[in-house]
Amino acid sequence: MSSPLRIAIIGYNFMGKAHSNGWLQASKFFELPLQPVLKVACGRSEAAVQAFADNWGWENVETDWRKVVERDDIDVIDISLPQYLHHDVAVAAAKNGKHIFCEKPMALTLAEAQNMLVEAEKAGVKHYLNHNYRRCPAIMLAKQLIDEGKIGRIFHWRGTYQQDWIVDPEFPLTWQLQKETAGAGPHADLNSHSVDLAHYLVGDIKSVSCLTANFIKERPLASGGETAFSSGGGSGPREMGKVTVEDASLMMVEFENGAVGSFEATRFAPGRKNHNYLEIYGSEGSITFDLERMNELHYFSRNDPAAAQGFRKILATEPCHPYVAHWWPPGHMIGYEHEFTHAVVDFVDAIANDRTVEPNFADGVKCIKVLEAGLQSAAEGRKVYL
Ligand code: SOE
Repeated sequence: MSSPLRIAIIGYNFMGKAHSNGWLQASKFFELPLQPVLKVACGRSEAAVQAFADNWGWENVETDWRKVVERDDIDVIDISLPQYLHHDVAVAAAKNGKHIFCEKPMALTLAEAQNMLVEAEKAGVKHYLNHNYRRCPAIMLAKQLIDEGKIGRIFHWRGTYQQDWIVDPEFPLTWQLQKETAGAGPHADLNSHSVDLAHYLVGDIKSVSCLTANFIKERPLASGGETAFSSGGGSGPREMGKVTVEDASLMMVEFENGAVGSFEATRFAPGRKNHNYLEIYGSEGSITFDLERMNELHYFSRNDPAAAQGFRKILATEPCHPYVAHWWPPGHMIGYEHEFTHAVVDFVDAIANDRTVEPNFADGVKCIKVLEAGLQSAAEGRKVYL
């Protein structure tokens, strides 16, 4: 039996569940060098965090995150909180020598993100930033094909990330729609994923030109039961408040390697529930990926015989694909939640074997730099160089 790795999770909503599942599944399907122990769950509401802990098997609960980061029976702080809380928790965790597994977007501002990186490095702790789509086997296959030169010199990147959960003007003013808590709208929440994938698959970005739009300026104040994707069912006349983030963002970029790209992020695309779609075009071929068909990678090669050319659909569920051998027999699908398990596997390995894991806070800083430049470009109506 491997030695224990004692985890504390802070936050118990959507990501709290996704992370808990990752921590639980990892050692059941993979051989881990350390055994995650679900030690403490922390949240503001004692009743809610207790119910969460009972359901997922966290040993005990706390309502004050400061106490959690100071506990000496904890090795890892899992930050499953909204981004406005990441900085303070991450810095305190680092100062207390805890490894950090952190949700995206990394922070509200570049300055916060940079400080998180500095403190984590100073403390010598491992830091992981959960841009989970990197750990989709089909995305890793895309990376492998690109690294092998299969699509040649990259000319174009196109990343679209569309959702529709706030199209209804009655959808309440949740924390995701306010600058103080979210930093930005889909430009932060969704483009943070897309920019991370573009960095991973194409390379560094050197300039951005961005425009943002705000379709609904005021919304009913939130009453408490809401989450992303759900209005919580409140009804009746309610007081209104100002939406202080953008509803949509369109960004054009130049990459250092000469490629050009576009990013589109919105929560106003009816029918698009979580449509994370990307296209990459190069001198030798092309790649496309659609999260709604996440086990598939579409690949076109200009080097195939002319009569047989065409996009081929590769099902990335063969045991030769990353992580897949640990799950089900060939052709048996995996899903969204598996990406979190894969992240846990790599994070635990990094701790046990003193390796870095990616994406980490350095990647997060790079990502936020692009996002902030995008907002600056939109505000000033000009191209911004990084
Ligand atoms: C909400 O827009 C959200 O949950 C994001 O915050 C996640 O990162 C994304 O994976 C799905 O949508």
